[in-house]
Amino acid sequence: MRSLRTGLSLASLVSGLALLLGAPPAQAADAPLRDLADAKSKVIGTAVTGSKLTGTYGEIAAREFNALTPGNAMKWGSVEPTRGTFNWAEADQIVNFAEANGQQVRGHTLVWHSQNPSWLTNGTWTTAELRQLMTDHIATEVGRYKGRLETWDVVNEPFNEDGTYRQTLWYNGLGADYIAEALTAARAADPSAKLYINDYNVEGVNAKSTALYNLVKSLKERGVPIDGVGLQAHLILGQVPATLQQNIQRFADLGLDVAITELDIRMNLPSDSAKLAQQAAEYKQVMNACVAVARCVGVTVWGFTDSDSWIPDTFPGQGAATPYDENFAPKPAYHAIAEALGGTTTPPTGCTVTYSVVHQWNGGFTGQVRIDCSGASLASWKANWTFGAGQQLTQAWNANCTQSGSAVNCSNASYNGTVPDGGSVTFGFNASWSGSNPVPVVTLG
Ligand code: 9MR
Repeated sequence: MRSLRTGLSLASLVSGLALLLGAPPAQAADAPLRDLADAKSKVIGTAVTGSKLTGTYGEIAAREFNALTPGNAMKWGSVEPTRGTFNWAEADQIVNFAEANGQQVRGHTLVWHSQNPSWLTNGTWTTAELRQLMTDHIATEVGRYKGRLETWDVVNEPFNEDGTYRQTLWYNGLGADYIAEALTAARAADPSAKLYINDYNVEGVNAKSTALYNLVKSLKERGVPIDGVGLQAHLILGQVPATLQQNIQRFADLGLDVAITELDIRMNLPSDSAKLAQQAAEYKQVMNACVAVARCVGVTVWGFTDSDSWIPDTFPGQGAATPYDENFAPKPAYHAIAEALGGTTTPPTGCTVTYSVVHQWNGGFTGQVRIDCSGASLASWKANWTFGAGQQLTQAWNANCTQSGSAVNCSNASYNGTVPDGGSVTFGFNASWSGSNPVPVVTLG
């Protein structure tokens, strides 16, 4: 009864329903990823944007993941845009959502060279002032969430690609020991949080990961509080490092936890079924490497849907990097994660139809119906359902829909009858509801 445990709103209880046309699925749908991960005592997490934690986005975030990382909400520039004026709204919202849904939170991130407030980066500080600013920031932010966060990414991205220290505000002002000082301050502020150093391009054995290895080894030897390393894993299709598992293992052998903290696998757009299949295989490779090492605590994806991914903005022409497409349909990568976590189903072949409530308000809602074909195609289509609680269609787009009594019959518009193998068609509608708004079973014809 996850829906009772989560205490979510009615809208978020409404989940997609897939029906199959063509070859029947080999088995029933898998359990949500978080249930599979829980059974293996692993984390399956996602970065989230607080303002989106409603509707289908919120429902998937709650249903599929046992951990959340605020994508931006806990960064210094977000929480203290003006010196001494704090904005915790989004960070609080995410932590509250996680607690309501029985999810861990990974705090991200305290000491970084990026996304800092301009008052900090443009200021002129003595060494003592800079140290005080850093340790006060840690005390304030870690202290605010004391006892509620599982983990903190205390220091983010301290290294250059060649393994030298990145020249940052912190390194230049305080020397390399800013890292030890930050970790010590974080431990003092929340003794129960696991403290990590997090970086990218440290997934395989290379100069940068070896610098990280040498750092955490020496921190441990000195008795500096360090619990784990985060391997971000912003990967490129076709470039999963062959030494990933070996690298995870060498950190684990130091007596440290390892987490994959920001997994995504980007590709040149447009995506196609071959690229998505390769991406799925590579997601599975990363998952398998973590599952194989006991001290690898788990994997967090950097956004679960392509509509909430940083990739297209940062790498124009690239994208499709996450396990769900921009319409919240699970991609092959989703099924690959499930399989690596012990799920048993293979992705269905044929054409499936998914009904979801996109927005719901008092008295009305916007619904979406999506038809996906894989291993099959359609030249025209009909999607029919029965509204079980008096819902009444008021408007539809990208389909011709009529309602008679409780029966809704929709057929393709003149321009979207064709659903190719590997393609999809989506249509939308508005309807009224009162009392309850149960998800109907949609049949595809
Ligand atoms: O996902 C974040 C994106 O919304 C921001 O614009 C971006 C700015 O650098 O930061 C993104 O998250 C980064 C994370 O905090 C640290 N590792 C790299 C991530 C991608 O840039």
